Amino acid sequence: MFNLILFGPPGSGKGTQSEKLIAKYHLKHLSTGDLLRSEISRKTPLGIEAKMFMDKGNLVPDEVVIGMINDALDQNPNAAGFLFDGFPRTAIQAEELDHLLERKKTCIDVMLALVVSEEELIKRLLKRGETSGRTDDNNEIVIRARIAEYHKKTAVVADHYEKANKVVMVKGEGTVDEIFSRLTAEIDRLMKIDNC
Ligand code: B4P
Repeated sequence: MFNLILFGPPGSGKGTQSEKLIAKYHLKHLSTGDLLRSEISRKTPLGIEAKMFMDKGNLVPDEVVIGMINDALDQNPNAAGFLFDGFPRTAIQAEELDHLLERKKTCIDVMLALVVSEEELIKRLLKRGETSGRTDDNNEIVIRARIAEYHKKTAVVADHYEKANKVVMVKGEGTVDEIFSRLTAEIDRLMKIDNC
């Protein structure tokens, strides 16, 4: 099994690169953002609760996203590995993910962290907001709140994996293909090593 976290601030390209990475490596894509948006579009009780947080640019409570990831892991017992996109986003989520994977006798092999300037993040998200219909993308105040939330609660998640020497920083600016090549170079190197 090869388990990878694609990490970075909102708009750093996690979703964009995940699509290409799962096609190349046949990993199961677990995006908490996508799972939450699917709950919202189906108007489930979980989705109605999550929307209130997401529309303000805040993180959804830990227990909600941890429950979703737990279910998704159970539903995919034969996966060749998982690509976690947008999860974990808090120290508690990171600890809980370690426990969930430990129970499955596996672990996170690597965290690839996309590095993008704040100016570029805001530019990308506002651009996506013009067409995506995502209510968290079309307001600069909400975008800045998401970035602030990232610095306050999410950046520490990298420290958690840094302790285990599992973080690799990757320049997240340039064309989508250039960034993809940087990511695949790291993955190809790391797949030859047993990190768990
Ligand atoms: P997410 O869905 O995870 O989304 P994101 O952080 O906004 O975007 P991402 O980094 O995936 O950017 P993308 O590739 O799409 O989160 C949304 C919300 O859900 C959160 O704010 C939170 O409320 C909630 N949530 C999710 N997970 C949670 C968790 N674990 N705990 C609590 N709450 C949680 O790229 C953005 C744009 O840039 C796109 O338009 C793309 O086309 C463009 N782009 C990408 N690469 C580019 C490049 N190289 N050059 C130019 N543009 C590029």
